[in-house]
Amino acid sequence: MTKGGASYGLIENGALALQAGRIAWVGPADELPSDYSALPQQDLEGRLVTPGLIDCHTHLVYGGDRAREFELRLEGASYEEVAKAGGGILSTMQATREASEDDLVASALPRLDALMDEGVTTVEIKSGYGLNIEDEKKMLSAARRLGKERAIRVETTYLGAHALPPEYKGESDAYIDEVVLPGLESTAADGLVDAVDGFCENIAFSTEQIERVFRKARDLDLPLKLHAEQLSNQGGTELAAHYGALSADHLEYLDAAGVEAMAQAGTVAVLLPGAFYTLRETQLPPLALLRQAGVPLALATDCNPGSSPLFSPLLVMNMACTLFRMTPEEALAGLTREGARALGLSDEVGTLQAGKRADLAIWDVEEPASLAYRIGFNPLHRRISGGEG
Ligand code: DI6
Ligand code: FE
Repeated sequence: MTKGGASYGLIENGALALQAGRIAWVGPADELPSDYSALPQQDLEGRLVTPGLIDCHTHLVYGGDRAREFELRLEGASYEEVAKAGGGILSTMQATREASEDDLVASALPRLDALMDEGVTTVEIKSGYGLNIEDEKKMLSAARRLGKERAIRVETTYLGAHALPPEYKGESDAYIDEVVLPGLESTAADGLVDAVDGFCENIAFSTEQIERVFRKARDLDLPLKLHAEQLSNQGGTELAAHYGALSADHLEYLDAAGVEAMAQAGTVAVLLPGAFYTLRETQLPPLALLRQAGVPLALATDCNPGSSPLFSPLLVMNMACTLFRMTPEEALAGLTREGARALGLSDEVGTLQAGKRADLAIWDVEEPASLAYRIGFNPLHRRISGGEG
């Protein structure tokens, strides 16, 4: 049953029965009930089947790119200099405002395809580059459309509290009152919002401001997430846990009190090694404390044009192991079972269990650790979404 010293819940010589887009049965092939013998059979020739991958934190929809900013930073430019030269989040905001909804869909599709090519069957996509009501709405509509253009489940997250747009310079409270809160109400009324997020940081929004966003989300019965303790410790994670957030994300600067609050609340830690790598961060998230407290560990690409231009969930697994010293088993769970938990979708996806959606990734590998082990090699054989593919 076990290979490489870890169990992965692996079933050798396993079988799955799929019916009406769902997993009807899973177990050892020689125990497959005869009820399913009439179904068309497929021999996967010993390949590894995992749940379809879940990328639970992305900023996949945006205008423009930031390749020039990458060059400037390598030439030694500071973040402020980059911003003055037209870079940073606000340059993406500008390009996103200038793009039509069709443009946003068209530019996001190849990014989505890159994720799907590595077995992703559920992806979360955030707003947060419109930074006014109309353009936040445009981003979320584009995200919804991506889920219709491709065979993938898209979960949308409202991230109005991502950055302060120039027209509100020095007036962040007014931005929350006049844009973030009414924008949430209006996009939620249009059915465009599955969850609500914010960026709690000294260069973004304070815990007090984020709390106002959380209160509004709670009134609207929407689940919460938070970009927290990415660049410094602001106490955002404790706030998120207090409000029963699904997840707190990044967490390099998380302390013991924050870990304890997450454990109490059942909040998932979403770790983002792509941003850690790109920003050449040296402060590691407190893995030992998180494990000790039993906090579930999810992983995601954080795919965005600035801090994580990363389109490979397999590389996320590798980075999580090499940079964070997570085990390959934790890495796989982070992009499947725990990713589902971070989206509140544990009943639907994330594990191979009867009753769940038939979202599968089929891999040409001998053992599960191979998924995290190789760098820049994609062994995906086939991807199945809702029983199709
Ligand atoms: N943290 C991040 O790493 C991204 N957003 C956030 O809140 C950065 C987004 C960007 O640079 O465009
Ligand atoms: Fe992010």
